[in-house]
Amino acid sequence: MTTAYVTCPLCEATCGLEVTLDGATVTGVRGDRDDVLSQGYICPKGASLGALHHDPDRLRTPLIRRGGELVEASWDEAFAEIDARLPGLIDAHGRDAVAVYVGNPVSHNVSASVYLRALVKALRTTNVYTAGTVDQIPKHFSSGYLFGGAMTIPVPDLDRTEYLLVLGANPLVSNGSLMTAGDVRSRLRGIRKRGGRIVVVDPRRTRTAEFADEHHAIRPGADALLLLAMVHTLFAENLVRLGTLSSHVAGVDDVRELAADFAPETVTEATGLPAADIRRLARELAAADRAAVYGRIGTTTQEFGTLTSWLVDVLNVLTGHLDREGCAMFPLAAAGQANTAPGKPFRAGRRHTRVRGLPEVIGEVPVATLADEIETPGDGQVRALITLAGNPCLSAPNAARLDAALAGLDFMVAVDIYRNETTRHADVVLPAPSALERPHYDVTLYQLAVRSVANWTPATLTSDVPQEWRTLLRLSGVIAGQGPNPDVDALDDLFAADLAGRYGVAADDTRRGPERIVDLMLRAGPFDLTLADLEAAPHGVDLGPMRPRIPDVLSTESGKVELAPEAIVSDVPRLAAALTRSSAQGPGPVGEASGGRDLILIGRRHLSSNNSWMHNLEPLVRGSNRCTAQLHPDDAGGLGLADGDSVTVTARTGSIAVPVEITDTVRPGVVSIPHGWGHDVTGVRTTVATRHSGANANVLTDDFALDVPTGTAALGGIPVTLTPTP
Ligand SMILES: Nc1nc2c(c(=O)[nH]1)N[C@H]1C(S)=C(S)[C@@H](COP(=O)(O)OP(=O)(O)OC[C@H]3O[C@@H](n4cnc5c(=O)[nH]c(N)nc54)[C@H](O)[C@@H]3O)O[C@H]1N2
Ligand SMILES: Nc1nc2c(c(=O)[nH]1)N[C@H]1C(S)=C(S)[C@@H](COP(=O)(O)OP(=O)(O)OC[C@H]3O[C@@H](n4cnc5c(=O)[nH]c(N)nc54)[C@H](O)[C@@H]3O)O[C@H]1N2
Ligand code: SF4
Ligand SMILES: [Mo]
Repeated sequence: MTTAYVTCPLCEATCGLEVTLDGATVTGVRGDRDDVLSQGYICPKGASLGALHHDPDRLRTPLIRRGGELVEASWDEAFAEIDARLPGLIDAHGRDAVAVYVGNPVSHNVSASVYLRALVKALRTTNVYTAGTVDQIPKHFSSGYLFGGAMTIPVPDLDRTEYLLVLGANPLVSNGSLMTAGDVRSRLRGIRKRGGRIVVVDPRRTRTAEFADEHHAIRPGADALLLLAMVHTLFAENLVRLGTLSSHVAGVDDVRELAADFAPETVTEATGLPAADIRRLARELAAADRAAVYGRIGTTTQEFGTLTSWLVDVLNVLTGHLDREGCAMFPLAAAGQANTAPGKPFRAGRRHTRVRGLPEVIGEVPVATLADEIETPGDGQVRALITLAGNPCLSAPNAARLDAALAGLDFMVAVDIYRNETTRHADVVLPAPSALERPHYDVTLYQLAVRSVANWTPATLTSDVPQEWRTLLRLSGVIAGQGPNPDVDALDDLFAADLAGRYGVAADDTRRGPERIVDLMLRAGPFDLTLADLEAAPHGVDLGPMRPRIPDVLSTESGKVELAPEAIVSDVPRLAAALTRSSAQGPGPVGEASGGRDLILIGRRHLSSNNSWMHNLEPLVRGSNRCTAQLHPDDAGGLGLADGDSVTVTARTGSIAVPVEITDTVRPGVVSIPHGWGHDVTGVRTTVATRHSGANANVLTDDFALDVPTGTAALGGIPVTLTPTP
């Protein structure tokens, strides 16, 4: 029997776990009580790391398409196939003919996130699509223009705050996002123990809303209006106090002018919130000494994602709640923190997509337009795709269209651990080791942590499956024309030398792969650590709470917080127009009066589910089917539906049938269906998930409903029609 201490790579909370093994068999997974960040917390997903590792459906061998079928093959055969087809396709059609789609688990995987750069560099394609473009891109965009850096994202100082205003986030279920904080529940409880308040704005009364002191069931998509009316109130009532920030902020008067037309009364109908409540929220926020406004995916994957993300921080700034203890602060990571060295001011839209002219943001383009790029002939048409830890056939808007588009590609490679809804379309599938078979360090998420910590996880188990960084380097070499068997170690040496040069430290060449990279990032980092320091600390190293970082952290042209950047405020007229339009187009009166036929679709997450890909684990899908349409009793009654009846939900893009779950936790006029389901397709190898298939909510989301400044999909706020399934 052995015990290993690992950082869980399944979500942003980065919990420390204690894994017990009997030889190579995982016998138990518990929370590590000594972990510096999570102190023993574990959720059902983390507890399933053993089940994930032992899942017989998880791929351990490459697959190649032969005679239309995906069959098992050797690594050499798989790379020979890629070598035979990909470089030739690039020669014939140009570098943009190959697109990449990078999925969410990449952010939790040091091999993949670091070595992805080598792959993209070898491909030289501008077609880099990511899960970020159905997620947090508006926050990168707003932070980039406000503070100068796309990763200069303020997070709430959860452990010291006394007033937390949460919009469009359900951290008790998601365990926190753009806010790395193991054991969110204890941290939120701490706020209340200190006598503080938690206020939640969400169309659903979520677990977090139940836990909070106050919940406001806003209409979907109306957050920017609410926040702008709060800004209006601050100016109208002379409550603006920049405090220590005053010499570091530009554009306050512009914001005052922009908010002038948005008195609380003007937004009450669109938001569904009384003007008196809006004023009170503004006053309370202004009065609190230690406070933070925090918005998450309900505020980014909606029609006004950029404006909402911006206004969250405008409120933090105007009330003096930025960069101060107990407020919204800038984290400082031990490795890879993007904003510790002065960088060029952020700029988006340096290029635009071919078909719809959507902007690049941080080098990524919207997956909402991937199907256009595959289907539309002409120079630069996407003919081949590489997916890396992504399942866009379940996670991208207008998923049925994208699914059909993938079926029409000339060539597709998937690097993935399952043969699922997306990877079934591939010509070659390259597996990756399980989470327990690889080392881990959270380069990405520690940059968003509520406390500076550093924790290195060596691989717990060995594997016949090559490490993902090796696979990505081999793929890069093949693409660069080095043949099917490039010298991966030589490529790694080059990669490390290049990075060492950029960080200005010498690489420790006794190490390789992510070990060498993380070590050099740590040594270049603000805490002067080495990998050896972390290897000696299996429960992690605590580096203290967040500290004020203004002005050093700012990299705008002016060196100040730019409160009213043109790239953002130019979208305000679109918001103003939304105030007066008809219900079917988004924020504004919906549903309630009509007996609940036309409703507005939003999503939801469950503690035992992780986007689309953990449904093949029996312990996580046991029990009642959670892929339901949650409806308010008034709407269900209007349709003559009883709990458990099947309802057909139809949008512009398609329709699905799901069981109804009647609950007064959703706002009348709103229907909530989780994403990531719909496993009942042919050609997959996910025995358990197929039995618990559910339906694909992204058949309903619209690839033309976007946050305009960034092209991020508006996955919430989609008008749908409900009818009892015949
Ligand atoms: N309607 C609606 N749609 C949504 C959302 C929503 O709220 N509502 N949320 C959006 C958000 S926030 C996100 S992040 C996206 C997620 O979108 P995606 O990233 O496209 O989807 P995932 O379900 O995370 O799929 C992860 C894939 O990675 C594979 N995988 C897991 N671990 C590894 C590994 O270690 N290596 C490799 N190579 N592969 C691995 C899995 O098998 C799976 O195929 O979905 C988005 N879609
Ligand atoms: N258990 C579990 N944890 C996860 C994931 C998972 O799938 N399962 N996914 C991970 C990923 S990839 C991410 S990005 C994070 C996301 O982390 P969170 O953002 O905390 O996740 P959600 O639970 O989707 O919370 C979004 C909330 O926004 C609300 N909402 C929808 N539309 C609107 C709106 O217009 N306005 C407002 N104010 N609210 C709205 C929804 O009702 C929902 O409660 O979670 C991560 N953690
Ligand atoms: S909360 Fe997230 S990091 Fe923690 S155990 Fe669960 S999945 Fe893993
Ligand atoms: Mo996400």
